[in-house]
Amino acid sequence: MTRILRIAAAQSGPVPKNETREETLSRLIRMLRKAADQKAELIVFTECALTPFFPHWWIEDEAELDAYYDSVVPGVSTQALFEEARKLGIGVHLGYAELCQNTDQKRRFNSSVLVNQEGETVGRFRKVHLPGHAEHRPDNPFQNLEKRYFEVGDLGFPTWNAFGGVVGMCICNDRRWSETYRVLALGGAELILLGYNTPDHIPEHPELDRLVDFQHQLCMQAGAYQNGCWVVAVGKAGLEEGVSQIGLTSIIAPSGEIVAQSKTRGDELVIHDCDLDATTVYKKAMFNFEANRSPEHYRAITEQRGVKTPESVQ
Ligand code: CDT
Repeated sequence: MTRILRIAAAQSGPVPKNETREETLSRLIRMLRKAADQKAELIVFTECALTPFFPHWWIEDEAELDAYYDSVVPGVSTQALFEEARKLGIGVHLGYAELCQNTDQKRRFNSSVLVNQEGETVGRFRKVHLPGHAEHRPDNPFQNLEKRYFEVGDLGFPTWNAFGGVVGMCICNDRRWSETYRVLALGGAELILLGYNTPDHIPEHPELDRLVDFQHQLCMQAGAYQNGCWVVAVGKAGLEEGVSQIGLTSIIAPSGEIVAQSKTRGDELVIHDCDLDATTVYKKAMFNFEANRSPEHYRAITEQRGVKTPESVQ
């Protein structure tokens, strides 16, 4: 028996500042219904899918900043989306800005949630690799203030049994780091879900602009192949509040091949039947992780050869 999971990657076009939550949810629900019409079992939305990507501008007023965050997801503010998904029997991955508020302190994370086809929460992830800067750079055409608006995620890179396989999540910049895939794959991940907001211009390094699309694909294709995983990467695309973001929403097979990709910079669904058993030839045969990559084995090799890992150097 093969394990085929039909996944819809739901790319979002720009979300303008003046778009209401109701309007944004309607756009996501429109894609949800289309995905369900095409018999998708899981829809994957992008990073901070409910709002414009506000780290692109400087905000001093706390109430204005708070308005971009959600505290309980699924919850009242996303009820229409998750209720419709449950009715349609489709699972949901959703990225959002998370505000945890106790009496004495606020904590902010760049988060995602995975909900199954019965409407139950499978798990949560908080972004670990926060790009950008914390200080205002008024000379830049736009900001990248994730280090100001979010804390580093404190949940690690967990995996869950869901959708007939082992699933993990990461968010945007996490996809550029090999340890993201490595840790998820050591947790057994067969499917990695991620959303991103990636500008096509890097203010501090314009000489790298020509490589943005290439490097976006390079890191995920390598991560998928080297770890025998599917990677589903979903973008926010197009010109949003003056910031031009790449499209290239992609579904990448464990071979490292991009098997489906968006063609526009607007709201667009990319659907593919992902065979979770296509991971086996890499995990069990080609690389045979059990024999060659268990953490115990890795430690034994480094100790035997007297290799010092960064952790062991004082
Ligand atoms: N949202 C996010 O993490 N964006 C970063 C921009 C880095 S600039 C190349 C990203 O890694 O895509």
